[in-house]
Parts: sequence; C-alpha cells; structure tokens
Amino acid sequence: MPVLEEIKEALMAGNANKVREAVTRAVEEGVPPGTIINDGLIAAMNIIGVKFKNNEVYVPEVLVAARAMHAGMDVVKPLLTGDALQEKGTMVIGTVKGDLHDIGKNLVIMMMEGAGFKMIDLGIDVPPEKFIQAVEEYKPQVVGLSALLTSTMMQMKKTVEALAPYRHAIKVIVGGAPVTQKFAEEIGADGYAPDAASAVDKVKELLGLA
Ligand code: B12
Repeated sequence: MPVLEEIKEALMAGNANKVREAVTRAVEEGVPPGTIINDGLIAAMNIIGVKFKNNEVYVPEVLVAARAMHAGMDVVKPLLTGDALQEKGTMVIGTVKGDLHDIGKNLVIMMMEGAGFKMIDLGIDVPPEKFIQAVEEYKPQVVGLSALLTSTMMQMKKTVEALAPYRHAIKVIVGGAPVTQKFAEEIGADGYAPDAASAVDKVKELLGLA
C-alpha cells in the first residue's frame, strides 16, 4: 500500500503509533512534508469529520483520530520550512465567561487543526477582555465562542458586542448545545455551526475558502 494511504488508514483507525511510524517512513522515502500533511493527515481527518457529521463515528473516535494526527504532526512539523505548511488562517477560540464546558470546543479545535487552521485556545471561563487581548495579539481571521449553558449564552452576546471595534477584520462564529442559528443572528455573530465538522465548513465559507 502507498505510504500516504497507510497514514490515512492508521489515522482513521486512531492508531497513533502506526501513524508515527508511517509518517517517519514517508519522510525517509522523500515525500514532501506538505504532501504528508495535506494528502495524508488532513485528508484522513477530513474523512473523519464527514463521518462524524453523518453519525458514522462518535466523539471517542474523533478524539483518538485527532491524537493520532498530532502524533504524525509531531514527526513532520520540525521539517517544515517556510510555507510548506500553508495555514488556511488563524482562529482564536474559547468557552465564554462562567462556562466550564470544553469537550465540544476541544473537538472543534482538533477538527479545525485537521483542516489546516492555526488554533489559539483560550480555554474555559473566558471573559470578553481576554478575547480582545487575544485578537490584538494573534490577529486572527476568526473568533469562535462556545457556550453550553443557557445562563452563559448572554456572555456570548456581551463578547460579540465587545468585539465590535474589530469586526472589520474578524468573523465571529458561535456554537454549543443551546446555541442556534437564530440566536447567532440575534446577537450579531457571523456564523453558527451545530458540530465540529460543520464548524470547519462554516469557517471556510466565511473566509471565502469553501
Ligand atoms: C460533560 C458535561 C459537564 C462537565 C463538563 C466537562 C468538560 N470538561 O467539558 C461538567 C461535569 C464539569 C459539567 C458541569 C456543569 N454542567 Co454540564 N454537561 C455536560 C454534558 C453531560 C455533556 C456536554 C458535552 O461535552 N457534550 C459533548 C460535546 C461534543 O458536545 P457539545 O459540547 O455540544 O459540542 C459540540 C457542538 O455543540 C459544537 N460546538 C461546541 N462549541 C462550539 C464552538 C463553536 C465556535 C462552534 C462553531 C461549534 C461548537 O461542536 C461540538 C462538537 O460537535 C451536558 C449534557 C449534554 N448532553 O449536552 C451537560 C450540560 C451542558 N450541563 C449542564 C449543567 C446545568 C451543568 C452545571 C451547572 C451542573 C451543576 N449544577 O454544577 C455545571 C456548570 C459548570 C459551569 N459553570 O460550566 C446542563 C445545561 C443546562 C442548560 N440548559 O443550561 C446540561 C445540558 C445537562 C442537563 N441536561 O441539565 N457539565
């Protein structure tokens, strides 16, 4: 089997050791690092994303696949020079103030990384000021807000309002179990996605990359 296919199969099976081993071999065979990432690791993560969206795989499978992807990235990242890793953009993400849920946010991060985005994770219980600081520091194209409690959805609104002066340069996307498209529109967010795979699609659409 060609080595890129081996990488993809091992990643989709969530086998981090096999991914590491196959990526190492691909490097030895002279496959360019960018090809290993885009046609191996990211391609497989995209397939997992579609399966997750279609309920063919569930959260645990996505988490082990993402871990396997990181194992492969660890091998290949030191070899990257210049623009070999063509990042599609930078996204700052966090769970809003008062909210400690982060499983869904972390899935979004893994899926976005799998799709080639640089992710800045601000963690949980993030006040609006911290989002602003991060926007100024990292100059992202997208800011993602997560909330799992109906009581913290209002923090989302406050954060969107606080980000107003930066909106010419950033898109804001919101998500989390109680969040809806209607709510996203009401608070003036640019986008909403119901799950991690759709988040990738939505961000690409918002940035004109779809
Ligand atoms: C796990 C969990 C916890 C864990 C969190 C651990 C952790 N590290 O995250 C712990 C035990 C800490 C916890 C605490 C509490 N919880 Co809780 N928790 C849950 C539970 C069971 C699962 C949430 C989850 O992880 N789902 C799995 C992930 C994958 O799904 P997800 O988060 O929805 O994320 C997906 C999408 O929403 C989307 N998404 C998520 N974020 C983003 C962001 C963006 C930008 C985008 C585009 C998409 C996106 O993509 C994700 C992947 O597909 C839910 C019940 C449920 N079924 O939802 C209750 C739930 C959310 N919790 C609830 C409550 C009430 C609490 C507590 C107040 C309980 C208490 N009395 O102490 C505390 C609050 C603590 C706090 N201040 O936040 C309620 C909320 C009710 C409400 N309507 O407000 C729920 C709904 C349970 C219930 N039925 O009562 N909880």
